Amino acid sequence: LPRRTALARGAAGEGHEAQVLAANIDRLWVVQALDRAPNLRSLERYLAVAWESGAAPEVILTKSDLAEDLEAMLGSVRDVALGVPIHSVSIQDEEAIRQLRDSLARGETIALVGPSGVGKSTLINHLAEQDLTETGGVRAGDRKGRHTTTTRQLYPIHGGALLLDTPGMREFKVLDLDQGLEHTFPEIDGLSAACRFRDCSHTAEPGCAVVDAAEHGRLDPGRLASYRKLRAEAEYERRKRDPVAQAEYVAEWKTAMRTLKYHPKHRDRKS
Ligand SMILES: Nc1nc2c(ncn2[C@@H]2O[C@H](COP(=O)(O)OP(=O)(O)OP(=O)(O)O)[C@@H](O)[C@H]2O)c(=O)[nH]1
Ligand SMILES: [Zn+2]
Repeated sequence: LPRRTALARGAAGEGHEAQVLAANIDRLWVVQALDRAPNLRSLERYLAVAWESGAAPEVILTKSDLAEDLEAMLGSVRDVALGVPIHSVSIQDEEAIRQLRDSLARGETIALVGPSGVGKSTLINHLAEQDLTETGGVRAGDRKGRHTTTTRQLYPIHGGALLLDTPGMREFKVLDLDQGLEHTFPEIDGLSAACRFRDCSHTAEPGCAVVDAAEHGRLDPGRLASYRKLRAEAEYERRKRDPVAQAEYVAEWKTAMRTLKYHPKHRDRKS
């Protein structure tokens, strides 16, 4: 089977070697818990990497029973997970679990990603209506990662769906972002059509419509900061892999430094 999606994450201690975390994923569940305010910046990172992998992400908000202000939390997530289905569930809420279970289709493979402790294993157990992840007795497959000690486990759910747990995954490393950024920040992508430069990075360019929108309350500055951070990370990773891009970057800096040196404002500086 050709690989449908490639979910890459940085292998700790192995430089920037990409590794395929999961192949043939149909749905990617980005899991966060509502026992505290959701980390929106972390959510955006997961979503960007998910989109980039080719999987269509969904947000699963667990522990809704512990949410202090459920509506406000849902609203804040909706604002950053644009165009992404959002499900809020709790092990106390059988109806929500049932709805999520009903959304599973035969033959589907679903990967769960998210920080440790958000309730991924618990959710899988409740969807399966039995203790799969604790006992391990009903596992369909038990696959060990080839380049890592992280174990990935596939759990069959009645009706024929497979859930893929990814314990030990702390944070996705951004290896490359292109489509992923556009999908995660559609409002920035839309605004950028009006930037003066086609390849505007929305940082310091003149005529940047994105910066203008952020300065005039038409774009959440937190979103722009998050976008820039992810884009810078992706560019850094790309340069590490690509010697030509690396050389171009160094040359750009050298030119910039020379310009600075000869700029009248700096010419007479002693330092
Ligand atoms: N109140 C409440 N607690 C929950 C809920 N779901 C999970 N928990 C608790 O949250 C804790 C962590 O759950 P896990 O399922 O182990 O979390 P995990 O995401 O699988 O964590 P890792 O295996 O470390 O990646 C456990 O003590 C669960 O009982 C929920 O809906 N409500
Ligand atoms: Zn711009």
